[in-house]
Amino acid sequence: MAIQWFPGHMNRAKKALQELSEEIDIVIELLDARAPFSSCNPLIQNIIRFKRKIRILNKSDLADPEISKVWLDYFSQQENTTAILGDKDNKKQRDKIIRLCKELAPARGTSFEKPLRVMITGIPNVGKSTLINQLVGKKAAKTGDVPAVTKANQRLYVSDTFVIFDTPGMMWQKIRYPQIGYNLAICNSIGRNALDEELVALYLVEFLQQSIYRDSFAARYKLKPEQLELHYDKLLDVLANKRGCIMSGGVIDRQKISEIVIQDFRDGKIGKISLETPELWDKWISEFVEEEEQSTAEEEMHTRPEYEYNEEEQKTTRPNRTSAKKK
Ligand SMILES: Nc1nc2c(ncn2[C@@H]2O[C@H](COP(=O)(O)OP(=O)(O)OP(=O)(O)O)[C@@H](O)[C@H]2O)c(=O)[nH]1
Ligand SMILES: [Mg+2]
Repeated sequence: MAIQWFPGHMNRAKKALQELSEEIDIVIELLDARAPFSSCNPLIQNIIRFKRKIRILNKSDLADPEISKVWLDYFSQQENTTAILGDKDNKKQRDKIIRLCKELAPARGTSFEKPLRVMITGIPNVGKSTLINQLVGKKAAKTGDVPAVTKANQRLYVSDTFVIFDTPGMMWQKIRYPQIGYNLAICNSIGRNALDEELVALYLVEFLQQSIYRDSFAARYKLKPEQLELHYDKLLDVLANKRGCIMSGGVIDRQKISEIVIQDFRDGKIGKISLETPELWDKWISEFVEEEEQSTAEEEMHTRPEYEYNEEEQKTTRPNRTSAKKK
């Protein structure tokens, strides 16, 4: 299943983001610490390519701290980028980010005429408005735990000479790797109308079974070792029984158990979990490229005219374009 979600307002938001970026000194891009690669929107990267950036791996309170360190290292090596962790409950975060912005644009924010202009951007529901409220010191931007709460750019003030812009969460039209769609769905950055919770839960269950988090997964649902070895499809039924997700007539309510497992993950009840590492991505990308090459080769076999399979016939009936051109 390929997950795609690009509601109409995001097209307008993209244009507005493009215009706004031209008058911006610093971009703060929020990534989800549980899935930093998946939450790195290529459309945003195109817009902010030449800007000074602070990349915040947000919701780090929910991610695996060891893997977050690896990602910090990964992003710190990118051009024009300072990478830090973000956590809405970290009391020191506000001062740290304001200090960083001032350091990165020392010539700005010195007077009314030269305000420091910072734009906050990122995928839906990653915590942009929450961070803005923290930076301006009051609840000025609307927040909520569903994607696409903010629908238009909003200008707010940290001080008279420090302007900050909240922007709508942005997705992109075509998600190339299926893992990105699933990871963003698990982290609640995709609208409910664009996904099938059961498929997302199956992906998550399989991931947890095979990951370094299998013990905390087993502990959360009191799974016996042999249950942990079941095929993920069967395991979802086991989880449903354990959580009493049974409809009348004894039918298993797979929708309900899917929603429970996904919500447990989002609430951090299965543990501090990172869904991806740079190493995993290397593996996924090479598998994807291999599959793509194979299916292109198969497609070509189907569409190639028959005479091309016949080497002998090919020699006699195929026009020699090079020599024809020379004449
Ligand atoms: N655990 C955790 N939750 C966070 C953090 N930051 C934000 N949230 C929660 O994430 C949800 C989304 O926050 P918002 O600030 O509305 O996200 P947004 O990026 O502005 O979302 P859109 O406007 O829809 O694009 C809210 O329920 C926040 O409380 C964080 O650091 N840790
Ligand atoms: Mg918002």
